[in-house]
This record gives sequence, structure tokens and C-alpha cells, in this order.
Amino acid sequence: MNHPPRRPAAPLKTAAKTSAHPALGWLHTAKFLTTAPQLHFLPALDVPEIAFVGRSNAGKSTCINTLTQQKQLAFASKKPGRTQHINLFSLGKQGVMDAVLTDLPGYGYAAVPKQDKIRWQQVMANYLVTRENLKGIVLMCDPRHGLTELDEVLLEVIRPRVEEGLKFLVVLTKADKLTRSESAKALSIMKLNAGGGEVRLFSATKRIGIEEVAKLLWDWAHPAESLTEATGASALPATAPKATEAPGDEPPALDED
Ligand SMILES: Nc1nc2c(ncn2[C@@H]2O[C@H](COP(=O)(O)OP(=O)(O)OP(=O)(O)O)[C@@H](O)[C@H]2O)c(=O)[nH]1
Ligand SMILES: [Mg+2]
Repeated sequence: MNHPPRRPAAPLKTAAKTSAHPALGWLHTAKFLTTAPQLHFLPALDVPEIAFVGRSNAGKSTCINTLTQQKQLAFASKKPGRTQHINLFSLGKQGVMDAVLTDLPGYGYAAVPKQDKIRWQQVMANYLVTRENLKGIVLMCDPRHGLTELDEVLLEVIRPRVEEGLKFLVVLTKADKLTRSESAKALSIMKLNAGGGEVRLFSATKRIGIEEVAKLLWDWAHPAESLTEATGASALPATAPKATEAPGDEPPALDED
């Protein structure tokens, strides 16, 4: 009896996932680790740490949520000053922590009392200068405002560490607010100012730059790992997002300013 010729096996549905870059799957493993009002409350860690810094309302918490594909991991809000603690999120497949993301309170919010501002600037400067496992800094900057005076101060604070090899990336946030030519201009101006660091355009709403930023963070945290070894990884299911601070009544809407 004649058998019909064997059909080639149907490609597995996971094929697309397994050939994708592992960065987004890795970032999706983010879990709330701890929160601290001051530096000395932070646990000493021996995995690479990547800190998100920048002006209040620049979009740090939103960027972390977008990169990790979790809606409320970090609390974002229209109201500046939403993040008031140092919040740490662990990353790693199979529950094995291999890096940490840090969401820092923003600076430059006018309504904060002067004493609190100074205190916070000291906490942040200390963190950036002394945190031993700090591997990279992501400076979030709204290109409509450019680098503020406090951003410039921060650049000065971290310069010696960047010269010693600390990774540095300027993320130009809310790129959805810019036209194409404004984006291109903002990008080239920032490249001149970033002192050798990377610069990327980013938008949570229009989903610009997400993969590019994700890949950079992956590379920072896994310098020795070759891409071929890593491509077997696929996205793990989301873990229940955990609040770092009391949530507001509604999830924050993206601002329209
Ligand atoms: N249009 C637009 N709005 C954004 C984007 N990212 C963030 N936002 C909005 O900007 C506002 C501030 O966002 P957050 O992520 O809370 O900013 P933050 O830098 O964490 O602020 P602090 O915690 O105060 O330092 C919120 O209303 C966000 O919805 C974006 O890509 N596009
Ligand atoms: Mg925040």
C-alpha cells in the first residue's frame, strides 16, 4: 500500500520566540525586590545594578514598566514626585537573580521643600558614587526640556565612574511629542553632550526604542554572554506585579503636555 509522502514537521509555534533576542524576556522577569528611603537601607548585592535617574516626571517609572512589560511594577504618575524611595527590582530567569534595576526619585520638582531637595540630592549623589555593584546609569531626559542644571550636576558627579567604565545611556523620553526632524535634532545634540555615552529615543506610548534600550541593558548585564548562547531563552510568564508604594485610585494616564 502506498503511503502519502511524509510532510515536513510543522514549525513549532515557539520558533519566533526562540529566535528573538533574549533581552525583553529577561526584562519581563522583573520582580519587586526592596525599597529604601536612604542608601544605607539598601542591601549589598553582587549582581550588576542599572539605575534610572533624571528629572521628576521625565518618565523613569514608566520606562521601567514598559521595558519589563508590567503595568504597575514601578509607580508612574502625572503628579511629579511620585517616586520617593529607591526601589529595586530583581531580574533573572528561573528565579535566579542576575541583575537589578533601580528606580530613583526624580529631582528638580519645584514643590519639594528646599531641605528635602538637598537631602535627596545628597542621597542620590552618594548612591551614584558609592554603590559598588552599579554597572550602568540610564539618564532619562525629556528632549523638550533638554539637559537641566541638575542633569548637568549629575553628569559631573558620575563622570569619574563613567571614565572608569561605568555604562551610561541617555534616554530621550516622550519622543511621541516630537516630529521626526525634532527627534533627529534632539538625538544629535544629545550625542554631543553625552560624553561618550549612548543616546536613544524612547516613547512608551508609541513604543519607540524599547527593544534597542532593552538590548543595551541586557549587554551591560551580560557582557560575557554570546548572543548565540542566549537565543534559546524565551519570555517567562509575568509574575504578579507588586506595589512599591501605595497605588493611586487610577492607573496613571500618559501625560499630554
Ligand atoms: N506622552 C508620553 N508620556 C509619558 C511617556 N512616559 C511617561 N509619560 C508620562 O509622564 C508622566 C511622568 O511619568 P513617570 O514615569 O511617573 O515619571 P518619573 O520620572 O518616574 O517621575 P518621578 O517619580 O516624579 O521622578 C506620567 O504622566 C506618564 O504617563 C511617554 O513615553 N510619552
Ligand atoms: Mg518615578
